[in-house]
Amino acid sequence: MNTQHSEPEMLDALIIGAGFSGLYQLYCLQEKLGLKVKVLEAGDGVGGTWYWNSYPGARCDSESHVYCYTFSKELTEEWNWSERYPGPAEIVSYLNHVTDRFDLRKSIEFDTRVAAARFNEQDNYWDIEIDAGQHYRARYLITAVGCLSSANVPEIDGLNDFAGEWYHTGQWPKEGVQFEGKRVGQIGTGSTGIQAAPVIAQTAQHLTVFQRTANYSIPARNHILNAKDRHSHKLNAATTRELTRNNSNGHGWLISKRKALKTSADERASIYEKAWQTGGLKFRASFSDLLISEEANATAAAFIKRKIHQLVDDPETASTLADIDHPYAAKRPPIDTHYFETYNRDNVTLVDLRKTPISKITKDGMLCHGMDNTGQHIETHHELDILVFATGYDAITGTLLRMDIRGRNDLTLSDAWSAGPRNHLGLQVAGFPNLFMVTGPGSPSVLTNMPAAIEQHVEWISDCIAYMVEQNHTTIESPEPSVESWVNEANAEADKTLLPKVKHSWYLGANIPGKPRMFMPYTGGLDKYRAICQKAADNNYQGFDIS
Ligand code: N01
Repeated sequence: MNTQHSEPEMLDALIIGAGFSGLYQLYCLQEKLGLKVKVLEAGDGVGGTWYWNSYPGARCDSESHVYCYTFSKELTEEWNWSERYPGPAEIVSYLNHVTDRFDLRKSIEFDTRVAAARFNEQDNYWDIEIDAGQHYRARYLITAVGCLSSANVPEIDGLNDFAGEWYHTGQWPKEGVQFEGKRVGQIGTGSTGIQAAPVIAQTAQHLTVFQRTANYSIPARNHILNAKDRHSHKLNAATTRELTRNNSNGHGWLISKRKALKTSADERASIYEKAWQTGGLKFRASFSDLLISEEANATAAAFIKRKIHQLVDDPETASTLADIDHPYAAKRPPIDTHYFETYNRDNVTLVDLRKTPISKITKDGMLCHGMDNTGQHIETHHELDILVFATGYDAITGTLLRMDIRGRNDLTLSDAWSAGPRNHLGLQVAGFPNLFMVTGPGSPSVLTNMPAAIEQHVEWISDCIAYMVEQNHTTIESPEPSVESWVNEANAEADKTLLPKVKHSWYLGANIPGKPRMFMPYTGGLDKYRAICQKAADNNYQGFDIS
């Protein structure tokens, strides 16, 4: 680490990232506790995930009236969402409003990427280095880097030879991309690809979607909110807040207590139909046993597969789309706006990569190889002007590991996590004192409505730092036995569900070659998790070493 620069500025806390997490963390530490705090942000504006993800069709899958902060009644009262599900521009505009309303901008350094952070064991502070070589010192280092911020561009032979334009959805150019008159190829049919394809197809000359794994999707049924909707959201804001803070998923609804397997086939079908018509992630909450029992899950899967066959005109395309190899919602369930119907357009083609895998990218397209139904060898060259990678992220840990973070004895985070991202309560890693992760591995994070999980984490971290200051303590860290115990508890929770059984899932890190496999999000629910964290705090941070 370069240490030749002038004496670094000493801070109480340094926060990495100016998305939902970083902004609220700044507010709590600076405005409420009066600490000296700085946020470093790689982008040139606030927004985090939503700053980078402005791809066509991008839209949040939490409903807008819960995809927001709840800490300020005035903020809730004055902000008006325009649609059921907000898009990136509106979310970024909301976060800009929050930044200015609470006077946070003065403490944020934009265009500033953290390169390295090292714990100084002698004086108990973090030494943080940014790309330009400048240093900061901070007692506490808080990563608020988001769970889906490290774009994954798979290594496919020939990409450098491609003469057209190519983009990853998670690094979408701010000026947008013109698809008119262009032959576009899209790799990936996760939540992102399912949102992007219908919008790209509207203007592209032709869209070819390359599908490796078929996916479920439920209609989002997005709509413009009218004055009555908004009035009702505001009127019920306090109740909604209680609900989002005290249920397992952080959304504005509860998971049904009914079991699919204890419900008659007719009634089950009518419950699924109602949920399909209502749209959104709530479909997943139709029954309590969907993520626990394969048999129960199969009833939801069969319902959605039938819908795919009804929505898609060409039977072969419908079969390829409905040939789904995992239980519903055991991978992150997408919601869409006319995704399956998009394949009825004349300018859209689906390529089944299971039958004809990509062999390479060429100067002007993509070459796929395989066997047809009769066992004949086939080779198809798809001519393309633009290639869109909707290929996901090195999720949850990618951005943390990209920085060179070193704790005690020069231990690197990647060494500490060589067997997977082991941690205590999803908040701390053994050997890394005074480092807190907001919505990192081991916490409910991506299994919930994110702002609810973020508020819980930020408030816990802020209370903890307030306690440290009051008690005149300088270090808090998680010893290995606490880590061991939390890893076991989190694994035991995961094993109660179908989620870890899907081997090719980004929840497990399986989408990134060489990434250690460990089920990353905590599946026990936000309510249970909140109670566990609170109990530790109430018992003078039991399980943590404080000095
Ligand atoms: O990424 P993904 P995503 N060759 O990893 C395919 C959140 N999100 O960006 O399944 C061919 O889910 C890959 O295929 P396979 C949400 O949490 C939220 O879509 O690995 N294909 C898959 O189809 C979500 O879960 C919102 O076989 C390749 C796709 O690319 C998370 O972000 C919106 C490939 C990647 O799917 C990530 O979603 C969007 C290769 N070499 C996203 N490599 C909302 O809030 C990868 N693929 C609404």
